[in-house]
Amino acid sequence: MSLAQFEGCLLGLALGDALGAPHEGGIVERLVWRLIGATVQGQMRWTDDTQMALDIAESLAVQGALDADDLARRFAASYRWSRGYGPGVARLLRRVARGADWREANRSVFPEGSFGNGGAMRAPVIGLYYAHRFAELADAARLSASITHAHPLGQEGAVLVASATALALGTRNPLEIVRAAAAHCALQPFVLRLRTAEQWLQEGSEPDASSVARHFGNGIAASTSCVTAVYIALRFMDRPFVDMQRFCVDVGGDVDTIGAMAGAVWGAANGVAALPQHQLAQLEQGGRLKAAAAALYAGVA
Ligand code: R7I
Ligand code: MG
Ligand code: MG
Repeated sequence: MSLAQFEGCLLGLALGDALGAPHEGGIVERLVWRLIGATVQGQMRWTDDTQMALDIAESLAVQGALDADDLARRFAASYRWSRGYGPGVARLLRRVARGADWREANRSVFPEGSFGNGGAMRAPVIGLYYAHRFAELADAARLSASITHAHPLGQEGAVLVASATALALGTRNPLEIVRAAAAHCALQPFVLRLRTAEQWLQEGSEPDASSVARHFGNGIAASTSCVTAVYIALRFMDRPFVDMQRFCVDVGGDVDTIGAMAGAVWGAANGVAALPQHQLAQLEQGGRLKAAAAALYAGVA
């Protein structure tokens, strides 16, 4: 476990997010992102995926522990329309900003809670923070997701992505990672997909992007994007980041989020020096992301 891996994880997440954002959504969303996808200095902007990951990292650094109330306040304060939040979470966070308790707000849009991938896309930070306390990781991932995602499927995605990130800090063996991460999952949509992912990794088969999308999904639901992202990160672990990112674009659908989760796991395994430096230089707020990684690392080292 090294600082370079923590930086690789957060910057890999942000880079996957920013590079994927132009490909997300329908024609309207893509046109809007053409207008707002760069800062005034011309740097690539990232979306809600990175913002919420930063919120968790900065909260953990300040509080020295996972504090759900502090996290809810930060999520609500950071909310900006222009970061492309999921529609349900956008409403929920505006309620929290007006004073609602997240424990009620998290069922105010969808009665069962959201099963979107918004709890999972920020979970790599939980993986970094709890890697050396692995027994506590699953509960922490669920709690961090539950502020906006009360649905068990939304939380299972967070557990999977946090586990894969934590495991990638300690081993570069894809099969070991997929098996240990799958051991944390109990819900059928995850278990079945993870079984296929393990099989593909084991036999070294390389299905094309449309086949990956067909089997695992490329949607906004946690159950149709988290296994996709973890599988892609593990398959491309020993190959260049840009090859992995291109594959995410080809898989299509929720490209920023699949790219963010895959980028985080890949970055945790390979470290910041392995990321494409020319693209990193184009990324907004790189200094803030590195500082957040350093503060997180200082909290666990
Ligand atoms: O999960 P969430 O934060 O969205 C994250 C996604 C990522 O792709 C980001 O990059 C950003 O673009 O948004 O936001 P939610 O609004 O909670 O969930 C996303 C969507 O999933 C919702 O807007 C619904 O379309 C769908 N969804 C549900 N639909 C019906 N019933 C989530 N939960 C439900 C549900 O219970
Ligand atoms: Mg996004
Ligand atoms: Mg997305």
